Amino acid sequence: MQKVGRLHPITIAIRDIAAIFGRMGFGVVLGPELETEYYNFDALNVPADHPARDMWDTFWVKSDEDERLVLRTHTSPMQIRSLEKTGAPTRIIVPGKVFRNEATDATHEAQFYQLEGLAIDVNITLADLKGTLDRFSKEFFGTEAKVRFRPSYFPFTEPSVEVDVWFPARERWLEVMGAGMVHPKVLENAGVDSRKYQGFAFGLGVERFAMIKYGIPDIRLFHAGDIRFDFAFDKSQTSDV
Ligand code: YSA
Repeated sequence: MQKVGRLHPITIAIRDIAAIFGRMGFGVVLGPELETEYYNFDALNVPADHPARDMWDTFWVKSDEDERLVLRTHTSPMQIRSLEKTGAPTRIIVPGKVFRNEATDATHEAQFYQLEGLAIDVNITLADLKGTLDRFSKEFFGTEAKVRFRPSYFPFTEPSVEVDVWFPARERWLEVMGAGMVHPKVLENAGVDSRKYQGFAFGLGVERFAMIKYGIPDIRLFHAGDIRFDFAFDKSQTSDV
């Protein structure tokens, strides 16, 4: 019998997430997977001696250009590229593949998807970030979901937070994204007047969200190419079956 194909759960998750942020006024922007060192690190205020630049964490790509190239380690470079193009105010999300030179296990892959969010305007506060993420998690996971912020550090946000989502089915908090208020240096690097504008940004792990929602136990299943995977996740939770 002919088997009918279906969308990959990562595609479904990205579409669901984009629809929710779309209702909150965020447009979708895509960016290059092969990035320059400038956009991946320097423009984001990541100093030259930061461990993330180490060859053990980043896939560097040989290039004939003067500038060094990397497989982007996060979707954050698109904060700069997009602001350079459109200026402020802006409200975008950026889904896409990212790459890290790290060992894989049940929750870590060397290639995975992130989804960046960026909102820049006058008078945006951390409360707007929390309200936006709270609404998003309730729409994505259900009304019982809630978010909590823990203090953290990213060179491109001040203050910075790790965001946990309360997952009622497992009765525990799960770390799903990094976020914060965009650092004034990042705004200036992108040509935006940081005295007039401010805003928030976040970067979430798409597979982590899909794993929680669809009950997928191991991140490596997403990319293994084993069609039995189709039977291994909870399709009642998807918007597209
Ligand atoms: C922070 C502040 C901002 O203003 C904007 C974005 C960010 C996030 C930052 N760029 C970043 O990449 N943070 S992170 O290294 O903690 O990754 C964000 C999320 O990606 C994690 O919370 C996790 O959900 C996911 N992630 C990270 N490494 C992963 C991974 N998912 C699968 N495999 C890995 N190896």
